[in-house]
Amino acid sequence: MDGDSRGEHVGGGSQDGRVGEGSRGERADGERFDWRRRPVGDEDAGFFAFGGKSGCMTDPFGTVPAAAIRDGTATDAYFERTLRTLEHAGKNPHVVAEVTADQFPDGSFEVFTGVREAARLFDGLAVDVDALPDGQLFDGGPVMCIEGPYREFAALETSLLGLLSQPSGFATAALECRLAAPDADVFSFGARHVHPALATVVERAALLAGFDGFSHVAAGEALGREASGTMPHALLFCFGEGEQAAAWRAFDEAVPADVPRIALTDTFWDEVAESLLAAESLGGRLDGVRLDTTGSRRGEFRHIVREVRWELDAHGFEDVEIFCSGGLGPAELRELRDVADGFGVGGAITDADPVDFSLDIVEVEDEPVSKRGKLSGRKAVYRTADGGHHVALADADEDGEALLEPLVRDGEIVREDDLEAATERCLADAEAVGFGPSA
Ligand code: PCP
Repeated sequence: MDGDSRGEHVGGGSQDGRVGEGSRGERADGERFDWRRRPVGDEDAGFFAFGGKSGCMTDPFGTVPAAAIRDGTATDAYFERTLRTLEHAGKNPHVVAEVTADQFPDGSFEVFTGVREAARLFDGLAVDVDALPDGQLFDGGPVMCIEGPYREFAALETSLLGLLSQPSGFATAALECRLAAPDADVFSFGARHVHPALATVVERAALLAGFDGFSHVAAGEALGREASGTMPHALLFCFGEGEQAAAWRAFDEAVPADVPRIALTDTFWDEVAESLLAAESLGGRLDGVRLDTTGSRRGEFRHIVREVRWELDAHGFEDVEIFCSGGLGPAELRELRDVADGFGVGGAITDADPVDFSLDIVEVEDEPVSKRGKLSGRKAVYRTADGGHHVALADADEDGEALLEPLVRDGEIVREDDLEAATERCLADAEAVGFGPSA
């Protein structure tokens, strides 16, 4: 451990970056113990320090800084105490640990992602890590396998599981939406439902699952993609009732030519009336209308959408597309997919349960071990020819495509991040295993 930096740059949150009384590094018994995996690097401190000298672990929006995730202080207290105990006892066994949701397949597939962030946890540590490829579907068995001295990675378990569980839940829910309306344009509108620090995680999960776009601007910058979106109801209110056409025309004049002209047409009047007004106001410049009809006013949303389609067609606006948003999930997308051209989906992604991953040691010094109810021994998982998911001991000779691949070798990340390839893999694997919307 890095004795020189003990008590500095972590915990506390005081303005000078030192750890306050009672924080980690300042023990009642006067002993100092540091379980961090690595000292805070300048690059982390520069990004995430706030309100004090570099390394100060406070954040204006209540998030744990990246430096704490990297150095292992973003952990549960019992890992700190375990590491303290192991160090006291002079133990640091060589172990194999696996990340698993369900031990055996049960016919319920989920999407694996978060792997690129998880890999960064192990950067520079004396461990080897295998994992499923980004976007692979799984149904039981390990999605990741870590081998090395236990103390090398013990403190990372909390962050590791979080980095995998929530994105995998988002991606699984997004895939259900994607496949519920395979021919429609589907956009992620869910960033507003999560802490803004997670916006990129939401939007990336949606893209991974085959979404056509997303709404969050900063996430777009992080992902190297441009955010989509046109106007909220607020724009219409700023112009006022009866001035909708002025609002849509001003939008058309103001925004760049490559932004689709999609008018929000549910604010003041009937959706048919506002949609026809938008079409007449912008003429051939209008690409589409968006109906975000409030649930309490919706009645039969499918009927409203069909009526708008009918009247647009009847008045010569056959090329104007119809987008729908507001509380839509897989069931609604299936209900509307033949009458609407596109959808904005938020809560159906962000409300997803995290995948219930846990990390379990399955070998100690080459001997198989497990807690009751779990399966001992290093395992392999396979995609079988019939689209099944097969779990077996790693040294067994099994048929099928072995899915766990090297991710980290002796602390070096050996896999490239490739979102487009992950999306292709996700959609192809969804077809191979017969993944279908559950709602
Ligand atoms: C849309 C809709 C939902 C937002 C998107 C997220 O916003 O009203 O609240 O979708 P979700 O319901 O699937 O989570 P806008 O129509 O832009 O909302 P606003 O009324 O703020 O203009």
